Amino acid sequence: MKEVFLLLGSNQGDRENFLSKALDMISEKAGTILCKSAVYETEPWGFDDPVPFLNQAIEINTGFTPAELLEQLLTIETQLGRIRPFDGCGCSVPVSYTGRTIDLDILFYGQMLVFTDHLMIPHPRLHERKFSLIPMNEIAPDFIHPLLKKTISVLLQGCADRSRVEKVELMNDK
Ligand code: PH2
Ligand code: MG
Ligand code: MG
Repeated sequence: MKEVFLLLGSNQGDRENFLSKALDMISEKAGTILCKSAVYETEPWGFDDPVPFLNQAIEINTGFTPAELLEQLLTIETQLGRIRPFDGCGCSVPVSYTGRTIDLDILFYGQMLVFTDHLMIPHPRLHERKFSLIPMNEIAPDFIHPLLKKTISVLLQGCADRSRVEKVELMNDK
């Protein structure tokens, strides 16, 4: 299954290293990475934190179902030291956001819609946030949001979010 898009995020510890390790583990445990956006430094959205995020969107080809893919991503997050202050998972909305070593979110699984207690695809807030739309727009501007029926580039043009999102040059880009 192609057109499976993930968003990686980190705002604790060695953020660059967490993204890089997550990419390696995704290739090992979740699917083949077909495409990667640049890494963006982004202002924390929805909560105050002095440390900005690094965010990156990727497209993978995976044989896993959405639920299985979520399982794999949660395992990777745990292995990379993610501690969840609430007993949630995947997309369930925490009481409030907190910093994290690594967050691996499923943005889209092709045109498939998934609405369960544990997982919602498309990601329910991605169209409100430049930290996900800008990296997505770099790798798939013409991808159509299966619910909103608009392309990523049109969603980005209409997005009211004014928080800071800047492309960063990484030392160890691979
Ligand atoms: N993730 C959140 C909440 N806020 N802000 C930025 N800039 N980047 C994120 O990845 C992010 C966020 C919840 O997962
Ligand atoms: Mg998230
Ligand atoms: Mg998450």
